[in-house]
Amino acid sequence: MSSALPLLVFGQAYFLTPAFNTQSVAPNFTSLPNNDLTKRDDYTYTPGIGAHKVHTQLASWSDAWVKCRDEGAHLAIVNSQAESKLIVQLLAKADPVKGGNVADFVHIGFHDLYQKNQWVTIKGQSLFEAGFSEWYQGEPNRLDGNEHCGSIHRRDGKLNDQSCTSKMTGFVCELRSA
Ligand SMILES: [Ca+2]
Ligand SMILES: [Ca+2]
Repeated sequence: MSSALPLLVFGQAYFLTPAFNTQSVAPNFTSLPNNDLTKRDDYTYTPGIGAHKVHTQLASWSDAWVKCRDEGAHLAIVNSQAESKLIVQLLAKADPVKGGNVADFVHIGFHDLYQKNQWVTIKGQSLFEAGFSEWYQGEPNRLDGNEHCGSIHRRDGKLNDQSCTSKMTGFVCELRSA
C-alpha cells in the first residue's frame, strides 16, 4: 500500500502499485456493474418479496445449494405467505422439468443439519423467525430417519423435509440483495 505511487498524467490520477505497474491505466470505475441496481434477466423480481429463479433440473439439495451459490444467489428462503404463493406461481410457470419425473416438492433453503428437529434457514434463522413455518400435511415426517433438508410443495407452497442427497426435480434460488 505504501508503495502506491500516485502519478498525474494529463490531469488524471493514476495509482501505480507493484501489482498494476505494468498496466497503463487506472480502472474505469464508471464501467463496473452495480449489483444492487442492475437487474438480472434470469431472475424474476417481485416488489416487496424478492428476486427468484426456478431451476428445473434433477438435483440433490446439496447440489442445489451449490448451484444457487455459484450463480451469486442462495437457495430460496420463504419469509412470508406471499413469498410461498409467489414461489408456487413461479413453479407453475417454469419450463417443463428436465431429467426426471416431476416431484411434488422442490428444494429450498432450510434444514435441520445442525440439530435434529431444529429447522433453520440456510442463514441460521428458525422458520418462525424467517416468517413462514407452515408444514405440508403429515410433515416433517423424517422418512427413513433421514430427512434433514427442506423443500416446498410445488402447488400448495407448504414445507417438507427430505433427504439432502436424493435427487429431485427442481429447486428455487433467491438473490441475496432481495
Ligand atoms: Ca425470501
Ligand atoms: Ca418428508
